[in-house]
Formats: sequence, structure tokens, C-alpha cells
Amino acid sequence: MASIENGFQQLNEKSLVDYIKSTPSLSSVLGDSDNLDIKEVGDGNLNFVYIVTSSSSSLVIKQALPYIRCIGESWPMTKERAYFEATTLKEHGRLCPEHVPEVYHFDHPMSLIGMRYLAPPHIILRKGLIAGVEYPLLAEHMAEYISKTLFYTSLLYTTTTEHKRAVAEFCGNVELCRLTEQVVFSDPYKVSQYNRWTSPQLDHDAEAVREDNDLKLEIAQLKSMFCERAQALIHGDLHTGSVMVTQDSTQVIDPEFSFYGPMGFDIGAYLGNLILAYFAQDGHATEGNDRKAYKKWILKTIEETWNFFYKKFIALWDENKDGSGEAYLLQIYNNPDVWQQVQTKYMRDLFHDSLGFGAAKMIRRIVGVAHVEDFESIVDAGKRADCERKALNLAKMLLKQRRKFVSIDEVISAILQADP
Ligand code: ADP
Ligand code: SR1
Ligand code: MG
Repeated sequence: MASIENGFQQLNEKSLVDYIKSTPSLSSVLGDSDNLDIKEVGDGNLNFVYIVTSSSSSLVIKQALPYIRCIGESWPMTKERAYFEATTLKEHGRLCPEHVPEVYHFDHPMSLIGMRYLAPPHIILRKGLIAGVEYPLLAEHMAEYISKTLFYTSLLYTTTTEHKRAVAEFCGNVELCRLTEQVVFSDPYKVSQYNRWTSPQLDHDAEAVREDNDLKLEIAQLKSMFCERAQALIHGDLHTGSVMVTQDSTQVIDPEFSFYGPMGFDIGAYLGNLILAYFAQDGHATEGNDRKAYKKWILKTIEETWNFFYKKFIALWDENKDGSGEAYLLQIYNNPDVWQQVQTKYMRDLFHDSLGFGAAKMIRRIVGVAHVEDFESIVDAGKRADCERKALNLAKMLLKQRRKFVSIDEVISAILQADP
């Protein structure tokens, strides 16, 4: 058994049994904890995840170790990330319980979370997108999650006193933010030992990213916004691997990168990953299924997600305009014209931020350290590179020209143009 240091012990499928038996908040969920079945299933980049099943129930245990799992012990990473993940699961769960799994237990010294097991047919959305499965409620559900979590944690709803308290608390998640600063906003734009790409096919494309001065100016602005703009409690890693789905359920997991940051970072991460899924489809096409209809569905989902989000966010803002939010005081903006102008400008800026961050998240997944299964599962390197290049070129254009876009329809047209 591993040694216990400062109350921390790395658990495994065996030692977890005793841990659960001696933890009432877990054993009570499981009922009979005499014959537990425990399997480690973590396929994410950072942590260990166990599914625990008893004769009558089940739950998930997630433990953070003091390094990044997909790299190894050579890249140390604070296990305090589990605290921020648990805190945000609870806070986002309070604001949007229908789309966040319940937390049963958090053990701070052990960096360990016990939460609801999202049982099959729940699967990771990214895997569903690779398999070509349509989810009719996905756009509505994700818009609901994004609008509620962002609106209610922003100054449109909270007082500056509460906002500043929460911002200060989440400043503690500095190491995870620093990781994002490095792998999203810095490494892809310079030579780094961690960068990789489909080589030799994309060698020139990767070099072009490192030599594009316009791109460097834009990424600097986005990095500055990521570091400096404490707009709302964002998930911080809202890619399609952080969403689990069935035909009628959508659940957001894994907010260990959460902090008070720019709203567009979450919206962009999600939409950018849907765009990556779109460009990967040609690599998954077979004789029997050219994926054309599925590509249309992804585009419709991108469009609906933004449009639903827009409506829901504005509705929350209108409903709460005379509440305690301190950003736009009713005494100043209580005139229908100025109110509408304020909202239009806010949403336009947010749209542009989302396009910029979404593009940055696409670029890092093609020439940075952590790639996505959408492309990685395309075995033929030539085919994969063709898909990746189209996505990369669109992302570079979006990043540089995002302010020219006025509607999501124009973004869809640009995607179609990049995929002749
Ligand atoms: P990491 O922090 O390492 O990225 P994730 O939170 O993404 O870890 O979880 C890794 C995997 O574990 C997910 O891809 C999913 O398959 C599984 N998983 C995580 N949480 C749950 C849950 N609550 N219910 C079912 N499976 C889960
Ligand atoms: C080493 S970078 C690992 C990545 O995985 C997480 O999901 C985050 O996206 C992070 O950037
Ligand atoms: Mg993850």
C-alpha cells in the first residue's frame, strides 16, 4: 500500500474498498458494501476515475495525483485541483442541477471526489460524435447549462462583494490556469518540447503558426483576457470530452480548470470542439456512410447552441434586471433603447470572444501537446492531416477576423467554405 503523506494516499482498486467502507457518505449510497466491484476507467488526461458498483447501487470516485497522468510524473501538477473541481461541481450543480452530476463526498487531503455514476447509455459526447450519433436535445441542454452557470456567477447577477470573494477563492487554482496559459496560448506559437502534429504532412502548417505575426498579436489579446478578465465562474475545460450524453440526458463533468475567467472561453471551447468534430467526419466516412448528413447535424447543433444560449442568457438578464447584480444598475439603464443597446453590445463582444477562444482551442488540439480522439482515431495519416489542415486554416482565419462576424450563420458559412 502507498504511504500516507499529509493525509494523502494514492488509492487503487483494492485499497478503495476499505476507504469506502469507512466513509458513511459513500457506503450509504452503495447500500451493501460487502461485494464491491471496482474498475479504473480514467481515459481523461489528468486523473484516476473508478466506477464502484454494489449489489444495489453505484458511484464514481475520482482522485487527483500530484502530476499530469497523460504525461507522467515528469510534469508535476497540484492535486489541489480536486478541491476546485468539487467546489465547482457543487456550485454549477446548484445553479443547473439537471446537467451536473451530484457530488456525494469530497475528501480534501485525499484529493478525492465521490459523485453520481452516469451509467450507460451515457457516453462521452466526443465518442458519440466520432460514432456519428445524433443527440436531439444536446443544443438546448448545453445552452441551458452554459447560460445558467455563466449568468448567475457574473456581475449581471451577483454583488461586487460576493463576486470579489469568489474571484479571490478561485485565484487559488493558479496552477491549472497556468497550464492552460502554456498549452493553449503559448506553446503552439513557439518551439516547445511538448508540441506535436501529424508529421511530415503538417510540418509547414505548424511552422506557419509559429511565424504568423498577426496570429501572435491576436493570441496575445486572448491570453491577456484569459488571465485578467474575471467575468464568471467558468468550467475552464469545456470540450466534448467533458460532456456525457444519452438521447435525453446531458451531463457536464470535470471542471477542475474552473476559475473566474472570460465567459467566451467556455462557449468557445465547446463550439470549437464541435467544429473539430465536424472536420474529423471525412476521416470517419465509410462506403456505406459518407457522413454528409451527420456533418449537417453538427452544423445545426453549433447554430442552435449559440442561438438558444443567446435567448436564454438574455431572458435571465431581463428577469433579473432589478436584482442585486451591480454591473448595469437599473437607475442608469432603465430606458428600453439603452437597455437593448447594452445587451446587444454585451452579446456581440461575447460572440467575438467565443470565436477567438474557440479558434485558439482548435489550434492547440492540432499543433499542441494534447490532441483529440476525433482526429487521432483516423488511422490514415494523410487523411487525418487533410482534415486537420482544414480545421487549422479555419481556426486561423476565425482568430484573426473574428470581429467581422455578426451572426452564427456567418460562422457556419465560413465552415462550409473551408470544406469545399
Ligand atoms: P480527467 O480529469 O482525467 O480528464 P474526466 O473527469 O474527464 O477525467 O474522467 C475521465 C473518464 O472517466 C471520462 O471520460 C468518463 O469516461 C469517466 N467518468 C468520469 N466521471 C464520470 C461519471 N460521473 N460517471 C461515469 N463516468 C465518468
Ligand atoms: C498537458 S495538457 C492536458 C489537457 O487536458 C485537459 O483536458 C486540458 O484541456 C489540458 O489542457
Ligand atoms: Mg477531462
